Amino acid sequence: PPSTSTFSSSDFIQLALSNDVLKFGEYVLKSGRISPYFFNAGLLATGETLSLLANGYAQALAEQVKQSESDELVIFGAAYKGIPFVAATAQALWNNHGINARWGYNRKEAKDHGEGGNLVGADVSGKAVWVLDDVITAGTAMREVVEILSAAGATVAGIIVALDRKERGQNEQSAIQELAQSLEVPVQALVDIDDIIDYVAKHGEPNQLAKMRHYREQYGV
Ligand code: OMP
Repeated sequence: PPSTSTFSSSDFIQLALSNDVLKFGEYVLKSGRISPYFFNAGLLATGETLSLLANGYAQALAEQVKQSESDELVIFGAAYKGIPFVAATAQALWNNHGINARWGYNRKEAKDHGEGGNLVGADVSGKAVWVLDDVITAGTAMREVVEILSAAGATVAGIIVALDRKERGQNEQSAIQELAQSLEVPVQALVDIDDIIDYVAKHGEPNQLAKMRHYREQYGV
């Protein structure tokens, strides 16, 4: 099998394209913006794609841990798409970096029997937690995760997303810049729209490249 243990953004983009995770066309986004491309992380549904993604998250986290004083790492994935990603990342952290992270996630419906509650896995109360997410556009989805964690008594240590679309959030800054500033935490992306534009410039059609650049000018930061 091909090695997926080192993450490279161009390998990831290529694999995303061949699995229809990354598509070009016309898509209405959650924010209402009409985009010439869409990244559907739900289609990272093979062993190969999940491994590469998890290795990417793990690599980014391992670098962050090295820079911090703390040897404790708690990672969190939001329901539903974030759940397999956080589980796979915990495994990649252990297998590739020897880092024994605690990992947890939320459920969308609170359980009223058994152990109850809506959080599963690592106890996040009083902890600074790293959040993993798929895509950030205007930042709405991420703000919801931050609220879930804060209701559970946790703070955010940092955020890693697979794709940063580098679009304006609520103001003139990008959603990622706003989050980094308001939470005062590092926010990192495995790939961003500029990586995709570079890829299209090298391998794609001129028409597609023009649409991507136009969109970037319209909404980008
Ligand atoms: P914001 O909440 O605006 O940051 O949008 C992020 C969410 O939009 C993601 O969690 C996805 O549910 C969805 N999304 C994608 O999955 N891929 C994209 O390329 C764009 C979006 C989007 O709707 O902006």
